[in-house]
Amino acid sequence: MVPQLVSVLLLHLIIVFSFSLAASDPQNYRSFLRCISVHSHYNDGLIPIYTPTNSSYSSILNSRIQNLRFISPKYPKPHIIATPLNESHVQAIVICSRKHGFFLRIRSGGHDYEGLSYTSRLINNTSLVLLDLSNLNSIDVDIDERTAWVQSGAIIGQLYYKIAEKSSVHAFAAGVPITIGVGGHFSGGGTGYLSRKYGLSADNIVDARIVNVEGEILSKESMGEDLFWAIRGGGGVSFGVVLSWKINLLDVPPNVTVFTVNRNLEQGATALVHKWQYIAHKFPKDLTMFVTLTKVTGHETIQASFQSLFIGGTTQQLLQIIQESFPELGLKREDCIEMRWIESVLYLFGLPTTNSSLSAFEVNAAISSFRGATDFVKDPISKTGLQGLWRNIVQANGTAPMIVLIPNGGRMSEIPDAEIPYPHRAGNLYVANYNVHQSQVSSSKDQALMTKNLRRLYEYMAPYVSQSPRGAYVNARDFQLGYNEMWTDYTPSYEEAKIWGIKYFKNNFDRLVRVKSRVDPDNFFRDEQSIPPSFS
Ligand SMILES: Cc1cc2nc3c(=O)[nH]c(=O)nc-3n(C[C@H](O)[C@H](O)[C@H](O)COP(=O)(O)OP(=O)(O)OC[C@H]3O[C@@H](n4cnc5c(N)ncnc54)[C@H](O)[C@@H]3O)c2cc1C
Ligand SMILES: *[C@@H]1O[C@H](CO)[C@@H](O)[C@H](O)[C@H]1NC(C)=O
Ligand SMILES: *[C@@H]1O[C@H](CO)[C@@H](O)[C@H](O)[C@H]1NC(C)=O
Ligand SMILES: *[C@@H]1O[C@H](CO)[C@@H](O)[C@H](O)[C@H]1NC(C)=O
Ligand SMILES: *[C@@H]1O[C@H](CO)[C@@H](O)[C@H](O)[C@H]1NC(C)=O
Ligand SMILES: *[C@@H]1O[C@H](CO)[C@@H](O)[C@H](O)[C@H]1NC(C)=O
Ligand SMILES: *[C@@H]1O[C@H](CO)[C@@H](O)[C@H](O)[C@H]1NC(C)=O
Ligand SMILES: CC(=O)N[C@H]1CO[C@H](CO)[C@@H](O)[C@@H]1O
Repeated sequence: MVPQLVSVLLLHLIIVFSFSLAASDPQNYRSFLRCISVHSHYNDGLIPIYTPTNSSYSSILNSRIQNLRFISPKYPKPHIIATPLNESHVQAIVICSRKHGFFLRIRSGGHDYEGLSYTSRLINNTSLVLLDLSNLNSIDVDIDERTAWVQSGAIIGQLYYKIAEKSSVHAFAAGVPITIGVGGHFSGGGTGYLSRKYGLSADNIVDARIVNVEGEILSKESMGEDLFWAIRGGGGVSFGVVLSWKINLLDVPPNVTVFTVNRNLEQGATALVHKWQYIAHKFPKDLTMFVTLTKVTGHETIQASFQSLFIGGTTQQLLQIIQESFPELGLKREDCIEMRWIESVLYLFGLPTTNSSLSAFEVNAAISSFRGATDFVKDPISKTGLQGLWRNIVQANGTAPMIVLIPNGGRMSEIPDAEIPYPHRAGNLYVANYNVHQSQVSSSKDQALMTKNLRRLYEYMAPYVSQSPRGAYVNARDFQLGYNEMWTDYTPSYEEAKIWGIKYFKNNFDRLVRVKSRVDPDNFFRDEQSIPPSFS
């Protein structure tokens, strides 16, 4: 959702850790290592394990921190990082962390909005273990079967590339930034420019391999229908470690068409955004038009960027659709660019399309500090309402706000709310994704400003968005909705967890609780906003 962010800032980060546990508790740590060696299959080699005394600890930790807000020592960092090379390594980490009462964090791409894949707000006396899946990143594409197996530690850019390498008419529906990790993204939903045609990433998953709380590997067949349902949209963390996913490949034409049209307020942006709300969800499934709203730096104005992907034919056909339904946009033939789908992935993320080698899809850099949130809009916002929003954005002093409007409709509205845990389907016109950025490692003061500005925006939007519950997207996790201060010995009650659970999952929340109570009744897999293991 944040294409502009890719301009890479090279930051030299010096991190000071107030670390103590592994060192102050060598007995337990040695016993943990012994446990690991017992439970790793001999043939699978040693599991790379790092503590803060290892010189590469920081670079491993930072390699997939995608929000510089969480670099701050105020957020407790792991005492132990394990970077498994094999599935059996993951089993050993789960078994031994559980046995030692260690607290586990699972990280794939590291984009979690609240940094939950590598920090914990509160850990008491026990060790925090980071299970970093970045080495488990293999991708096997089977064009004949129209499927692929992808490991959770892969990033979606690598997946897009590997598909395109085998076929220029196959693709997959997932997010815009190519740095997003498969593990977190798929387990929370996954939306992007192909979702109006094909639904979420999670809608296109046909099998998975998961390590459960006993350290066993389960597939779709052995995990049971309800657990397979839960991991496709119920949010990572609560049910186990997903090792890999089998996906259905999706069709795209040899050429797609993209365009970007920018309009500021003086150029009629308000009327255009207003109209967009009425038509974007009704466009043919082959046409997806996002709108990105930003403050124009140095000016008291807003820019609306209308960015589209068309996979339904020629540029001429695209121009015709726009001419009929959205002539005010003033789209010209020279705005439209035909390219292969894989190039459109780079284009829509704001990267040059001239270089589409694998390395271009493997960029991996945290570029800012941010806070974010999402809403679902069911009725078009009036022009007056939009003008208030512009004022709100312009006044977000000291931070760069960015709002991305993501159209619903098409396939997204056909899939029933209970098909998978992601419930925000028919009846939603679009998703509003709010981000408030600062292009640096943020100080406490900066962070307070981001929080304040995001809150103002979120409060301003309240009357215009879904109500009772006010929906939210679990992949844009937000502590403003409430969270548990997760003492290691504390399990949130159903009523406490429901406060945010119902926003993320609506009526699917209870089914997630039932699955959780079956597969992890002692709540080993948990974080500040995970699914509670019982109804009491
Ligand atoms: C800049 C930016 C842009 C984004 N754009 C989009 C977008 O276009 N579309 C969209 O849908 N979303 C988008 N997102 C949200 C993104 O989908 C979620 O943050 C997603 O959870 C990230 O997955 P990850 O593996 O990178 O993150 P991580 O931080 O590694 O994981 C996220 C959560 O999943 C858990 N988890 C990770 N791997 C596993 C696993 N293998 N098994 C079990 N649990 C696991 C983690 O513990 C954590 O709770 C964006 C986020 C950011 C920061
Ligand atoms: C980390 O340091 C310890 C102690 O020096 C060493 O045994 C271990 O191999 C190191 N880990 C890695 C992954 O290099
Ligand atoms: C964890 O720490 C908090 C705050 O210091 C304390 O209130 C709580 O009792 C502790 N829990 C345990 C199990 O020590
Ligand atoms: C945490 O440490 C305190 C004091 O060292 C101890 O009393 C308490 O039992 C410990 N809690 C846990 C959960 O180990
Ligand atoms: C795809 O686009 C390229 C460049 O515009 C063009 O040369 C080619 O003929 C197009 N292919 C198809 C199948 O339309
Ligand atoms: C393509 O881009 C990647 C990543 O930015 C870079 O490392 C690589 O050198 C580039 N390749 C070419 C041929 O320009
Ligand atoms: C932002 O700064 C302007 C100009 O200094 C001021 O008028 C406005 O009140 C500020 N907005 C907020 C939300 O603080
Ligand atoms: C079962 C399996 O995949 N084993 C592999 C574990 O990792 C080692 C080292 O990378 C490989 O040699 C094994 O084949």
